[in-house]
Amino acid sequence: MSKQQFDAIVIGAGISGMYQLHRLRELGLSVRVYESGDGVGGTWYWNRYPGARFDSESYSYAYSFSDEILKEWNWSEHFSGQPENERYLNFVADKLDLRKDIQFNAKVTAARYHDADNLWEVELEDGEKASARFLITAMGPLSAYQMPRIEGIDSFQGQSWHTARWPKEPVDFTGKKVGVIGTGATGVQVIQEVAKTAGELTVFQLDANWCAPLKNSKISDEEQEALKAKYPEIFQKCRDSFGGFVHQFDMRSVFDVTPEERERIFQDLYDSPGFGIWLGNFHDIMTDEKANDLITEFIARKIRERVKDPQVAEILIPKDHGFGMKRVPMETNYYEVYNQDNVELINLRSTPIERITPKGIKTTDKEYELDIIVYATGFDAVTGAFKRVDIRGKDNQNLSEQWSDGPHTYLGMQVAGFPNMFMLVGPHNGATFCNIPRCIEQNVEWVTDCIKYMQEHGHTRIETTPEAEEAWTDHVYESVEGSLLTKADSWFMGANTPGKKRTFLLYAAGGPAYRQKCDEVAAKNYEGFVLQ
Ligand code: NA7
Repeated sequence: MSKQQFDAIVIGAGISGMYQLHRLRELGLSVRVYESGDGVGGTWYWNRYPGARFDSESYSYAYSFSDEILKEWNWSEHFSGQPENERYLNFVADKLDLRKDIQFNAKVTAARYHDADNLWEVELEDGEKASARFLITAMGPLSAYQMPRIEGIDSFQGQSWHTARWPKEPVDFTGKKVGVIGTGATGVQVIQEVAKTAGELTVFQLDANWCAPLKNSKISDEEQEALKAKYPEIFQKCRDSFGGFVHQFDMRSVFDVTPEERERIFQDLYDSPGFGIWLGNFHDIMTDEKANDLITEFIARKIRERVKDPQVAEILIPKDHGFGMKRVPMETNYYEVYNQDNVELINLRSTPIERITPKGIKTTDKEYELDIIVYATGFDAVTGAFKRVDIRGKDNQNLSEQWSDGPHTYLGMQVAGFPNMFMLVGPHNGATFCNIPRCIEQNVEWVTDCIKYMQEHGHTRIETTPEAEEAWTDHVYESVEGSLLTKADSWFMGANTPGKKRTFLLYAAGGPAYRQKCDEVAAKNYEGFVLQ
């Protein structure tokens, strides 16, 4: 097979890969994007399960770099659903004429750096090869989906899908017996949607999550105009906030206000749209267990008020972690679903699944006969996508093997021994604990500026030093010390993936601190990197 050569190869045509392509083309580079799906959109291409939608305010999630796109695109809801999100990303792809440089149905299986000619060689599943000076991974932190390890999973004779591999054809649940395994952010969205039409819905819950109301609504024409006029303000607010959202932590302590005042503030946040109850709350709910107990107790009370059967309510109240220590699933009438006659909740902590059978799911208690099984069982997060490609740097070293005790990176963007490879939304990157597109833009613009700097200075090779990598890795762990994020067994910690080292995978010193550090590195002529 003939081998093509480009200036840059990007893996993935999701939000980050699309923007990176656009930016590198502006620099005059020849770019090829390889995308395993047959369309653009990444997360919003694959996760087409019923109920999939933003938990970020739509207008805070969109690309901010193009006034034209901002002006032309109208979001119909405050928290837009998957079909519209996918349409938006296709609109952007058309607008920027991106498709001509994207090869679809092209799964990258290996990438190897050749020291002698300073090139990356990429191999696709069908054997096709290409090479480039720069390799940029834009594979997404939540793309390596995970099926549960349950005996008999292939024996089921009904229909079954993981939520991240949902079919394009609509699935009709009317009158069907449906089982959902998993109650994370995805499971919650699916359950509340499927419960509307399923004949019988059985939810198989391992551990409960703390969910909070999304409070979605349509965007009226007047709101649309007002939002568009406010775009600069909205994006500035996101830039200034810890997580890239329109929500910003309240820097007072929960103990600075009276119990009555606190109750009123919690209630207001609970009644307001989006992540405010989590990321707009008193900052110490994320660092002080006693402060966290107060919001946890408040949310537990809400669950008890909303779920009629007290025994069911108790199963839905997490016992193993406090509110906000894991990603908070956002919901719309999720708890009320359990008041419906067609819905049953199974507590897998008391009656575990023994096996999947040809007819359904068998727990230690009984066999549940099902027509459809939905696996909302999550992802091998952040580093998982890197395991699924055989990435080899200098001296043939394998990236995933190097990360077996947790990722080591510089700025979450480069790894020593892997010259000219940049990671967008990589492990220990500020974009991982963020309203992702906001931080993707920062990542892409930083990488683009770095490559531009190399062009201008006649450099063809950039590699971080082991010292810079070690210092950054230490900083990542130090900056999460004292945060309650490390206490729960979540995908943030890799704890949801059997056999994975339990270590913090994100960067949690916040967006502004991350951006400042990246800017400082660039201003000091890419301190911590060796340029040749
Ligand atoms: P999550 O948040 O990892 O949730 C996965 C769910 O699946 C969670 O409830 C798990 O229970 C459950 N699970 C996983 N394995 C099993 C087995 N073997 N048996 C039963 N239940 C299981 O993934 P999501 O897709 O919901 O969300 C990922 C992110 O996507 C989310 O945070 C957003 O940022 C978007 P457990 O919690 O382990 O008890």
